[in-house]
Amino acid sequence: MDSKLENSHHNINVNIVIAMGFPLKGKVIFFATGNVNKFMEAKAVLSDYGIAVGMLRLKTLEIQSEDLEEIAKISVVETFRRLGLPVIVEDAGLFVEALNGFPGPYSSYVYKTIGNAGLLKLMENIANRKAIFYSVVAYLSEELDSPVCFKGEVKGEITTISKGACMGFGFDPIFKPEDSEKTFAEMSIQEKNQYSHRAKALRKFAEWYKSFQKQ
Ligand code: ITT
Repeated sequence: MDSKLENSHHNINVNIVIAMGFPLKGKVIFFATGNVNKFMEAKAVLSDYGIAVGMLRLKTLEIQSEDLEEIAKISVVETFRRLGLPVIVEDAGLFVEALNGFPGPYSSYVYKTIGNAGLLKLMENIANRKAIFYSVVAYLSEELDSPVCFKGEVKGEITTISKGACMGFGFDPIFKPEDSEKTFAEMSIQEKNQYSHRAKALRKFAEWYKSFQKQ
């Protein structure tokens, strides 16, 4: 990317910070994603730790890989190279046991193509409904030589019908975590964050970040 474009990105970021009313003193980290729901969940978790986060609405580079950590790491390195700001990239996937882990790292493509209805159809006659959501949070800033990664997971099951379509996003209406009667799409952000893969990974990040800042 040429330096003009890099500078224009930088200006956009500063404007975002001002528009969101963050105090410009103190540290703000950025969550790079094209998915505002992911950002809202992250913001809720990080605010519990007093960590200010701004959304960078951009589609991060996603390499073709079967490893979420590799995808998140390469993506955060590329995003940091472009922006030069402390940045988080998160990559998640839904792994269905009876489908040998499908859609896993291809979750985004599968959601866009066959969607929840397609996945339910694929599982129509399958009794084993077990599934796991994995999340990898990768963070990089100028204080680090290489990205740090934090993982979270939640076990649950794929429901037989879609429930709660007006809340949440993605596979939320067809995923019910263990120990819950509700799908993710029937939960508020706060409730989902008590169970979710993303919230678990972000809490690990927040604990690390807090102790790293004290050093
Ligand atoms: P990015 O711009 O951050 O990449 P994305 O929505 O593409 O946003 P991922 O690549 O991490 O996010 O997610 C892969 C797919 O899995 C995507 O279709 C999501 O809708 C779905 N997904 C991820 N986390 C989810 C969650 O908490 N609940 C439901 N679906 C989820």
